[in-house]
Amino acid sequence: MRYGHFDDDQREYVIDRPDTPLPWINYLGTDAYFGIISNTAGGYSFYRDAKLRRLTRYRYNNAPLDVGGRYVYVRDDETGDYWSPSWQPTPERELTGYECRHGLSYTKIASSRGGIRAETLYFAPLGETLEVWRVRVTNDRDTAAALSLFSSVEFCLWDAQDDATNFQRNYSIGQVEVADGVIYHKTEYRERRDHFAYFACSEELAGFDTSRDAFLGAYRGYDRPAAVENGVAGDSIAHGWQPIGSHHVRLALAPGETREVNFVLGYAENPKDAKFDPPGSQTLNKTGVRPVIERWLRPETVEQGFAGLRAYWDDLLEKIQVRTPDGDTDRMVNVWNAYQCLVTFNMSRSASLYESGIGRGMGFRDSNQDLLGFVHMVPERARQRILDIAATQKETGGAYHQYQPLTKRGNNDIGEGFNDDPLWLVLGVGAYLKETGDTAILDQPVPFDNAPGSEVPLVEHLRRSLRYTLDRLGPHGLPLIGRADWNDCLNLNCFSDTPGEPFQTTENAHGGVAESVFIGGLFVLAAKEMAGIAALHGGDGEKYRVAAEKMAGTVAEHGWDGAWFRRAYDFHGNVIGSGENDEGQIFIEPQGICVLGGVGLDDGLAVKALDSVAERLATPHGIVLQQPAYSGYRIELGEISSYPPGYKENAGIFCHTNPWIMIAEAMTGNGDRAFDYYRRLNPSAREAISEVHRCEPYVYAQMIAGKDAPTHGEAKNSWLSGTAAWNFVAITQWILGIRPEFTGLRVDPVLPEGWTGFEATRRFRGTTYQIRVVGAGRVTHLEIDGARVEGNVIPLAEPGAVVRVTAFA
Ligand code: BGC
Ligand code: IFM
Repeated sequence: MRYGHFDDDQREYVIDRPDTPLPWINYLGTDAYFGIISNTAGGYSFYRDAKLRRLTRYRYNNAPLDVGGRYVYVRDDETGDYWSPSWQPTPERELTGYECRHGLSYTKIASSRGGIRAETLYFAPLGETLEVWRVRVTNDRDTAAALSLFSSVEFCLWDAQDDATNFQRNYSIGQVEVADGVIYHKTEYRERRDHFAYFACSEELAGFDTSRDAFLGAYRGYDRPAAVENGVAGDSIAHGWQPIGSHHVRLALAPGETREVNFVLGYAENPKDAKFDPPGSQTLNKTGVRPVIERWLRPETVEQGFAGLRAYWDDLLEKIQVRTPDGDTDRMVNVWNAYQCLVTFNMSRSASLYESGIGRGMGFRDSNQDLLGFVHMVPERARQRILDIAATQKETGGAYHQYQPLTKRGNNDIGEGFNDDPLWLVLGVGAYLKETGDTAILDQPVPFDNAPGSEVPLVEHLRRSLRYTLDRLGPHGLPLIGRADWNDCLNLNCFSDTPGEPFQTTENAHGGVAESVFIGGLFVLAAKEMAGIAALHGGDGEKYRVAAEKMAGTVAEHGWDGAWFRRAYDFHGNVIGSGENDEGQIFIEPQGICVLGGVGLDDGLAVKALDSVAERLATPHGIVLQQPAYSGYRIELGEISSYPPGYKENAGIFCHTNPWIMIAEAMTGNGDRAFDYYRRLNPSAREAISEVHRCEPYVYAQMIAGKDAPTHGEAKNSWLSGTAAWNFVAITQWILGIRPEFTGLRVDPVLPEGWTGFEATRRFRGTTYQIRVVGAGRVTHLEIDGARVEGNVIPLAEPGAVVRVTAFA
């Protein structure tokens, strides 16, 4: 069952009924000002940091899930009827023609009631710290209409965590100011934190409210605000309690007339050197923001701003465009998967319907993997991201598991000890170098742990990443797992069964001897990448190749179980992910990553391992993480066994890992399987089963419930997941095979049965390549602007050139 459809020309997903199985969200903002918005206008906004600079309030785990929001109310002043065109928060009011169009960094919600149509476009213009709500109201009746329009936001008192918990203080600190029709939210201003929010309207106001109690009335919710019901705002000024912003505008519309009313919600700071007279006064920088507000309330500016946003996305998406025989592939590659990759870059794991915005910082491994999906769109931002990440690395090569986006410092609460972390930096840098050729980054001085004076060239950080693994080998010569590897929940150094301490503690993790076959495979992959990087840097990659080979040998010796790669050895030396185990006999991660590292490609182990995956782990909804699921909690395995069977790491379809298998299948030449797995996860291909999948059909989710779960096929944790980047890599670089390499662009598709080619446009290092793949097999030679070139690597061309390439397969 569908709840909408894709409008491919507009690059929009159109939801045509508001009661989607879950709120289906979108993101506003591209740089510093961001917001989440659901298909019923729920969500919140923040400036840079979803925890510390939260503009609007959101009530966690609410019913429905996505309240509060950016709500507009329309009132028919003749009958007293009122409603919200976004359905929420007035779901009792029946609407006709409801439509929510989620586009790239904007959302439009429209509906009609009683012959009055209202459409709100929400977006945050480029380069500004504000969002615009462009409301268009049309009178479709054949008589004149006397209407009222009310806006409403509930302000968050900035620190979202504190806001949600510290009421004894917060009910007394809220402060607002209203001047020239603009509502200013200035809580925290007394302490000179020097930031404030403003909420403005393009029309002359009939009234306003800033006190929630005054606006809603006692014992009322947003479904029937007293001010809206009565058609009169209270001109209230909030003193403590819950400050809100609401404008009241009256509109008289002739038959057929449309009126545009713009609202602007923004974030501002005082100039750093602002003088206050008298000292301690609470003068807001109103004169500074006033021109910005006035500009963005004008319809022409809004029009241009929206056009600018659309052009920005057109430009980013142009870097890769494909035309294949499969519409779901085209739509995801050309629009939605790329979009999700950039959102993931901006948000990391901070703010979604499932990530609270007050929880995690930026993950070391997550950020490096996210980079794989966006480096081609914003290489200069990828460069900065790499330098930020590397600057949190320790001298030992170890990595803080997370760092804070605002301070860019490693997070001491979580600390280090996830032993795979450092290796991902090598892969992130490798991907950046392949995309850009910018070898200068390797000589860029980067400190350890942000300590001034400790700077060494970036390339030294990469060396230490590899060293970190080699310095920590266990009894079988495999890498020590530490607290966990990619699988956060595989905590194998647990030996405490102290009541109340269900998971491994930091203390017992270090010094633990548990080993990871996965990190072994990852090391092989990263060391080979490093060999290439070293060569680029004028050095000799040989020692890295030797180290890779040695580790590959160890993996084959101690990590092979007969028909698949083992997963690990626990603290007690017991094997995990083996036919010897009663549960958890086979895990997906080592099958993928070992083959990516090239282990088993020459001797048939890779194919065997992938056959085992197909046999034991694949389901119609994707490939589950392991089998059989753990039926009960096991202290020696940790958090993985705390999940009920079929969910998350305990045999859920952990989507992030599926593209590793797609790539591995492509590496062994099995295009059918690679593409089949790709389609099982492709959100657009799952659109028709939205009642099962439940999450948005335009983005990947982190997890789909596995076959052991009662809700098999149900997705969860959409948007912010490494799934986005890896699927993008799997389809564009390995199945379609257009792969940046150090020396040029390789065209090496591994296509499914029935395809006889495809077309692609790829902007790479300043050149536009128009690529046509002809045939169904492996590419034997190319024709580049008419000249035959053997093999499948397009040599680098002049920046600015348009090069026509035909690849014969
Ligand atoms: C949590 C897990 C979670 C994982 C990824 C870990 O830190 O403990 O429950 O699955 O992060 O979100
Ligand atoms: O690898 C991790 C990731 O860092 C965070 N989300 C879950 C994954 C698997 O545990």
